Amino acid sequence: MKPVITAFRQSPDRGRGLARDLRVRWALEEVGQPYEVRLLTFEEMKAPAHRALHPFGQIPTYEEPGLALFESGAIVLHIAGRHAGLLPADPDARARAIAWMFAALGTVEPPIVERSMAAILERGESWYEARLPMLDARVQARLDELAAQLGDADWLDGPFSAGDLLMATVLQRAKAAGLLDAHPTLAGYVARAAARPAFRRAFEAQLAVFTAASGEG
Ligand code: GTB
Repeated sequence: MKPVITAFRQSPDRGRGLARDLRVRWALEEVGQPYEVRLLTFEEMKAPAHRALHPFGQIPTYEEPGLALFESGAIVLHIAGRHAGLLPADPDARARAIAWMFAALGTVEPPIVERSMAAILERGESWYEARLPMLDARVQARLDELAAQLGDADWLDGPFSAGDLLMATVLQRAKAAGLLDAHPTLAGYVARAAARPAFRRAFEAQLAVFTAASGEG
């Protein structure tokens, strides 16, 4: 039986791959695991049936026989643990790759999301113009550190791993907000990730949902 994930029926990003089902789709594509998608409206996301799977009424979720998961990072870690291809076999290298997964979601993603959300939700507020430079500085400091760590390597620690997969999806959101313009090293990293055939398949699949729902295409 194929695992089932959930995604927006009509994503607010208009299918640009910024919603967090993309990282789960991509992980499943990387390991060659076919999957099904249950599309949800906002109302369905907040209804009891979905809240039974996700306490916060969000996407993505992941279901396989006997197991239901929420949180995109936990789902990607589960997929990477069950299949070869996203985590090294060597225990130390595997632990370092997992550290990069946590770094992506716990250290790099928060300032990027905070900055993006401020631009959407606080634009009309009196404090917005004063707050923006502080939010930008936090993002840029983190990106400087990440770029220094990456150097001229292709990936964060040896071969492509689930750490790179999560980091690249986090940076895609930064790129969409124009926050990678001063970071050619990281822009190149994102481009390398986006050129992977598994990423292309995942991206096209979520874009097709938006195209079908909106009648565009
Ligand atoms: N920590 C959780 C995880 O990683 O799984 C966060 C899940 C989450 O934020 N889900 C969002 C959601 O369900 C969708 S991805 N939101 C609805 C709600 O909370 O009611 C976040 C997202 C949404 C839209 C854009 N966009 O339009 O660009 C980008 C990212």
